[in-house]
Amino acid sequence: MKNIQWFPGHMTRAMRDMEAKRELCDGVVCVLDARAPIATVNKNLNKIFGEKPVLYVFNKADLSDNNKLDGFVKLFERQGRYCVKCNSTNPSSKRVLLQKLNEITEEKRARAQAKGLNRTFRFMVAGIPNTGKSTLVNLISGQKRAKTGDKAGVTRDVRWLKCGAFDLLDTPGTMPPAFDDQYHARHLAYIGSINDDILDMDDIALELLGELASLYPAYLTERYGITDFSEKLGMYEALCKRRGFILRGGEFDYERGAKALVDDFRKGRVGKICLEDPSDYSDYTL
Ligand SMILES: Nc1nc2c(ncn2[C@@H]2O[C@H](COP(=O)(O)OP(=O)(O)OP(=O)(O)O)[C@@H](O)[C@H]2O)c(=O)[nH]1
Ligand SMILES: [Mg+2]
Repeated sequence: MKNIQWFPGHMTRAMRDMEAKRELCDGVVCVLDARAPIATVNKNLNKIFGEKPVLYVFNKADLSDNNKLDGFVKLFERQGRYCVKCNSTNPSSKRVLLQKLNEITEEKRARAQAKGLNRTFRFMVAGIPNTGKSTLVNLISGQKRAKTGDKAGVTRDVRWLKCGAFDLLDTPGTMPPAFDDQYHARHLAYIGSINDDILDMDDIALELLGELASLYPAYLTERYGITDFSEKLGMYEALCKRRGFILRGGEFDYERGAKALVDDFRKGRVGKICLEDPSDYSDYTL
């Protein structure tokens, strides 16, 4: 399949702006997608984060496989990182997020209070496109002030938003300039972190089907009646058949099939899925 590559110009500008704001920040909130925790780590951002404390938010936890996710939380915590599982569309996540931000700034706050100061703390909210950064900022602020949307590249400029005791810098999603490997790049395509316009959706759907068949075959049986997992094209055709995606000449409508599968996956209709397994990453360093 065609190599995935996406690094639009606004990301270079965003990274420059983020770097310029770093020294104003007390820490960073790095928003990951809980369905692809490793693919959504952008190590290229480490340079921008510098030595600031980083809270890794496993966002969209409501769509992920909790067992695997717990494994990733442990893996990251073993490396001394702050971590939290979160569903930014659910108001109950606000409390856990605030708790973590308070924990990270506790010492600084105590020092400020000892001097009689009551200062605001600032965090940069960063990550790959479409992981839910703006939704998280809105959740903490209690108002829908940042624009959100279910596609990659909605936020175009860095912007400070007052969120109670914190000021949060919402930032545009940023990609590494090149992907180390296409396996993780595909995960970003499945979850909608890469602009769909540059993707070959047939390819993406076929690869996703292959991964789901090896990770969660029962989900494919349940939703699409797929029982033979021996080859991807056969599964694709079974899906089209089940959903009635047949063209007038009797051929399969692959385009509709691809769209339906990817859409179902993104909306959590296939099941709660984590594409990566913590046991494969025991040597992984952040
Ligand atoms: N199910 C679920 N959906 C979420 C969650 N957080 C965000 N979303 C949805 O994910 C989509 C992307 O959210 P945004 O907040 O726009 O993402 P972003 O990271 O700001 O995206 P960019 O600005 O493009 O980088 C929206 O449709 C949100 O409603 C979550 O925790 N769970
Ligand atoms: Mg945004």
